[in-house]
Amino acid sequence: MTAAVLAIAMLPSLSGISTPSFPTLSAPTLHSPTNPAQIFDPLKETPAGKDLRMQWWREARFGMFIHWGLYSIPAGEWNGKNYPGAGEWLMNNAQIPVADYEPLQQQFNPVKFNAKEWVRIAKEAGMKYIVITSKHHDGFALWPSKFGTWNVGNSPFKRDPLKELADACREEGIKFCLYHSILDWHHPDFLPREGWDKRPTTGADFNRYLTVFRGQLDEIMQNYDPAVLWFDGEWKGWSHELGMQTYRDLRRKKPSLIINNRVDVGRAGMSGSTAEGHVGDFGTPEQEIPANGFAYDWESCMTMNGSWGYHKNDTNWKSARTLIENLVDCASKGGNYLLNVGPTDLGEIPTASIERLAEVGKWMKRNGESVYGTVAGPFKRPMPWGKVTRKGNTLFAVVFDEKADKIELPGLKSKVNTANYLRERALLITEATDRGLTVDLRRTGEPGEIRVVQVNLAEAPLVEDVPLGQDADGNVMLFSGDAKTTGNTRFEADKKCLGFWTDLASSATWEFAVKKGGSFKVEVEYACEEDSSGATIGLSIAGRALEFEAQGTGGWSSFKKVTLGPIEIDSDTKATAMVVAKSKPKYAAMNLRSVRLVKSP
Ligand code: H79
Repeated sequence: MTAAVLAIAMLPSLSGISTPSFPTLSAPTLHSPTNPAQIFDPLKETPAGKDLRMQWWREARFGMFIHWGLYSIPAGEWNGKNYPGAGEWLMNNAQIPVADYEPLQQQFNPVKFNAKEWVRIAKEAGMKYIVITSKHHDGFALWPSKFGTWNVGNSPFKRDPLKELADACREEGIKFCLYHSILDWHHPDFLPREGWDKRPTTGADFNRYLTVFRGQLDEIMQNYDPAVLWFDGEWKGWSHELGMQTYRDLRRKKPSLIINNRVDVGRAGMSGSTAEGHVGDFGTPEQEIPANGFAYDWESCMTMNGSWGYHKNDTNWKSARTLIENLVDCASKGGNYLLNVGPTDLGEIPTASIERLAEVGKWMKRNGESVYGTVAGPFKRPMPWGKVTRKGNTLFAVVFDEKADKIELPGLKSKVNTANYLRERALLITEATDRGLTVDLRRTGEPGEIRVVQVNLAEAPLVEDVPLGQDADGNVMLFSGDAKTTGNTRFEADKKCLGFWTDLASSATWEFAVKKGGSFKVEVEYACEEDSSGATIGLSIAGRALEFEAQGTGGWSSFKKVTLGPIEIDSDTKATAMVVAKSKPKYAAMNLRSVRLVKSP
């Protein structure tokens, strides 16, 4: 019996529970009732059962987050004042009294909303699921709810956007999922209140809020049958007990349902990891990609500019390249990427988002094989040229560095069959060295091109922890991701550098081996903003001291190289390199990407 079949056989039937109002359940685990007295307990799911339930989600790797609601109308401005930050937090950030916020409901009329168009945009981008806000913190329900009047049914917009989107998703084979806020700034019974909310709390009853909360959850489950429920706002008024109960109730109604970890209170801040003993099917890092992934399922949610809800003054858009790199970064660590769009008050996804998604889609159409259905790559440490995902005995090396003509898979000791560019026949030359596997890329990329190399192993990947050392040309790459650090500085995966160099206690250290000694030039790659320039950077490499002044490079992600030295290093040396900042600039000394020792012939 295979693991999957075993899981089906072991899951008890649902027939003992009275939930007659719910549609037939789609999970393959629910047929043939055997023991009616047995109650399905989602908290006792077998690992194989969970694998089965999570399968589509793990394979998908890429989803669209949609933040849409009344906040899309003011779009980050209130009474003529701009509120930077997240547009969907405007009610809180501008401290808008409920009575002043409520009239937005009568302005909600997104006549341009076209569910099919939204789904087309997501699908063309290569996304496999959509998570839309049924209710954000302002409490406004984006469906015609029978609980109260604070919902789209009582706006001039006489349609049901969730229904239209759910139907469009089903037609296109995209999984439809819902984000739902536990926290509620509008409902008179939600407690505790925010400091700026001056409504008297007399008579407020949190249990009455819970009844509405549960009732609305039942409604959205019944009406839209979401594949994922994505809770948020669990840091106020919520408890572990309520989280467990909600998780169990929802999974009993729909055993195949996937629920994020914010249904419970075990989330460790924005890193999104889950504390032991708490429920939730996946971790939810927000606006960050974990340095090393997690041992459990996770999904990083991120914005394309700085706001989730539409913000008319936020034009700080990430490039399509960054979005692709983020997606691949998540996949290379075994996680999903949930990328946000914030449609306008008229119901349109901003053009800037559409353009970027189209570019991501173009890349995914060619290279999606390196993302969908992959698991984390076998390499523990970040590599300077890109990321690696894995499917069985195949590795996909995604080369972010378009200038690289050679890549090194550090410590890879498995036997290699062949290597080739994805979808190309020509074989690439590989070389097994004591430091790992080198792949000769034969050609550099077109400007901006992200190439994918497929490395076909003869066996499962075996990676050893090899010390840093010289490549075939005798050069040494001391990449920031490999450094041991002290002080405040830490590796930022998105920028591939040591950032937050804000104190004099910060340092980076590498140990490396030099077999063939000689003269080396020292190339430091770093970025620095103009108004934070001027830090004196000290280097000590194999006992030789060097120094330079970090100048503005045009921004914190605009990397430039400075060449120092040369220095002499003897053959057969075990050397140490260390970088420190000797003076404290305005914000931070620099973003340090790498120190490279280039051997003179
Ligand atoms: O919906 C989007 C944002 O509006 C929402 N989550 C994404 C998906 C969001 N809610 N809050 N925040 C973003 C920032 C809030 C952070 C804090 Fe906390 C809440 C700081 C303290 C309480 C949660 C608990 C995060 C850190 C500790």
